[in-house]
Amino acid sequence: MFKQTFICPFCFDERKISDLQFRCVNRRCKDVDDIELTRYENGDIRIPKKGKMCFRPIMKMGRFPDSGTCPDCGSVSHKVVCPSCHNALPESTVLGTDMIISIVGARDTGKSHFVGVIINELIERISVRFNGAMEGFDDTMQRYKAGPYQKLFVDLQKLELTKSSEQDVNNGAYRPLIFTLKLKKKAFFKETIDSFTLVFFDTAGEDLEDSDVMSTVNKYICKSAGIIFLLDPMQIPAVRNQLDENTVSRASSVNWHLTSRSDEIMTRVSKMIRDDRHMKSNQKIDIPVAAVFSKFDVIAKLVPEGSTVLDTSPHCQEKQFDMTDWHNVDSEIRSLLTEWGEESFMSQVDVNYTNYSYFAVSALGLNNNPGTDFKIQRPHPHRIEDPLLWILKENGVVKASK
Ligand SMILES: Nc1nc2c(ncn2[C@@H]2O[C@H](COP(=O)(O)OP(=O)(O)OP(=O)(O)O)[C@@H](O)[C@H]2O)c(=O)[nH]1
Ligand SMILES: [Mg+2]
Ligand SMILES: [Zn+2]
Ligand SMILES: [Zn+2]
Repeated sequence: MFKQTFICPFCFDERKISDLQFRCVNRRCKDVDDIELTRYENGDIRIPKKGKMCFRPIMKMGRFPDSGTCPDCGSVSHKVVCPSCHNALPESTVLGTDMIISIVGARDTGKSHFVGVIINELIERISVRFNGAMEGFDDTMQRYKAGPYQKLFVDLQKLELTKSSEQDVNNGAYRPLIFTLKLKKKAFFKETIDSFTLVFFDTAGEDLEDSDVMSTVNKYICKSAGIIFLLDPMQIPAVRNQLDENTVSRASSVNWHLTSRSDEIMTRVSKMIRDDRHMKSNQKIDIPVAAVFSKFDVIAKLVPEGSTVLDTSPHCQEKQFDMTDWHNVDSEIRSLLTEWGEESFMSQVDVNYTNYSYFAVSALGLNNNPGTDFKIQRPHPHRIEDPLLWILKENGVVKASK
């Protein structure tokens, strides 16, 4: 069976493969109004952007062809674009599996640091360990290298809070980071390569506090293959009380008074997914949810000695998802949440989702709490891969230990 539908990694529309288009690449071909792209970039459609013509090719025996011929100039193009937004698509959108990973959480919970560090880990370590490679699509790698990578790994500084998309739409800065993950697979004696379009979208926590902004901007959450829901331990009173004020303020960018409660965000996100899927309010959602404590470096000393979560993550070393380790960490985090009086969050997760699991990560790494001058050591994350590998396992991408 060939792939029948795809999810655009830019506008998150789900469309038929047969609706895909090519864009002419002949420089001499005429420029036309590009309403779709203008709309995507939130431009004024009365003065549309100009671009080369997009057209629908003839399908070949139920398959989308490798190329199409421009109806205007007759030249051949291989450049596939989304019919809804006219952005150029990676090959893995046409042939591979679409995997949108949503990173959700209140303001200041560490989403941008998580994304900024896990991408580097995926490229340098995780994909390699699982016999594969990860490549950025289009300008993704440039945007990543010039943005979060430069700040975290070269300037050795912590990141700033993410601007609301409301403020940012016009400069086009609010675009997902798109990668193709290629993994080798052995089937009998043949080696094949599976490709996955991995899409990371770093939402501003601010945008999750307002349902109206959410429904337009965060359509991607509804289409995701997994949700990573970050929880900031600094926002839990029972944790804050056990730490000194200086430690807490270095591990935060805003005062906790100014952030939304995690259970409220959970409720809002779940309602949005149900509305999108026309589900009843008592129906549970089947998207895998990883509920993740961020900034684990700061709370490591509050965790009982001998806990599994203090150990280095074993999955990459073993080249498979270690179920015993996963089980231990999940129950350790559940008991911490109970001890810290976060039952209301846990019950929110339970009433809304069928498949969820608890994790704890540190993007910056142990003993790397930012200084008052925002300085950090090069990130050396702790267990950052766990929630992602669990989602990949739930989607059948990586194998689990027996
Ligand atoms: N110690 C420690 N602090 C962290 C870590 N990750 C984030 N922080 C702290 O938490 C603050 C907020 O992190 P961000 O990643 O910007 O949070 P965010 O969720 O993207 O916030 P918004 O963009 O406002 O939604 C940072 O400025 C750091 O002070 C970590 O792994 N360890
Ligand atoms: Mg952010
Ligand atoms: Zn699109
Ligand atoms: Zn043409």
